[in-house]
Amino acid sequence: MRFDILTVFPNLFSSIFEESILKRAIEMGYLEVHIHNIRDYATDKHHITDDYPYGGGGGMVMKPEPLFRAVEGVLGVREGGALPPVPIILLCPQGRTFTQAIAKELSGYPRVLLICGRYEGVDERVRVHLATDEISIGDYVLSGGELPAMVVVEAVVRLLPGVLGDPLGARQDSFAMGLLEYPHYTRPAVYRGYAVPEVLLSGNHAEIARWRRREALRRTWQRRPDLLARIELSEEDRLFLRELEEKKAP
Ligand code: 9D3
Repeated sequence: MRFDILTVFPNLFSSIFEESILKRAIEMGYLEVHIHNIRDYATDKHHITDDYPYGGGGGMVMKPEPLFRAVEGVLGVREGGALPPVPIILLCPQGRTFTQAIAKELSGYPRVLLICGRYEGVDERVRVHLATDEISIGDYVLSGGELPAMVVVEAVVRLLPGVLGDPLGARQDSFAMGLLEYPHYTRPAVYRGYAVPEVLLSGNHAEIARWRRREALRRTWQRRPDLLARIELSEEDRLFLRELEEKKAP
């Protein structure tokens, strides 16, 4: 899969792609990431990418020409030419909120282009006539779309078959399962007097699986009850949740 990322701060991306899972994915040939400086596509002497808003008011707006030219240049079409069926995603606060489902959707494309917004925003014509989608990563204010672009790439790349060493992709992940994860423990069995739950030391794998399922349900019920409405529950799951509701469960 190939990502093209358009940004006015290309240097922000160096560490993330030279480290960690993304570096491995690139080395193994699953992933290509090309970072493009929007300034390189500005035609004026000073390579200006922003300008004052029509109608006045504070802040700056990203100019349309460098962005249209950058997208066309990267996708290899002449100016004003028809664009190929590559998702052109504008990262902006007004976009649909990024989810695991959107990550999965994007992982089905061979190529995705990401535009990182900056300043107060981008000229509306970019949104309407260039972008095919708009994504936000959540309801908090950042300074631009660069960190969100990294979030999107990481979430998508983990789903590519082979990247995590799992040929079927990251199937066991909690958001993929729809529940929060059960508690994890490692050695020592007692730390500062705090003991690991007995069942995990028992070697009884059926009991351990049952305990983990219940703890995942308990945690989801406590912290993210909204998730419970969206998943398939067994009769045993429902019984346990009913016990939680009635405060009978241990
Ligand atoms: C303080 C400026 N805000 C006025 C109400 C609007 C605003 C414009 C541009 C807020 C943030 C930004 C820059 N942010 C992004 O481009 C961005 C973003 C975000 O801020 N939060 C979550 N996801 C994203 S994706 C892109």
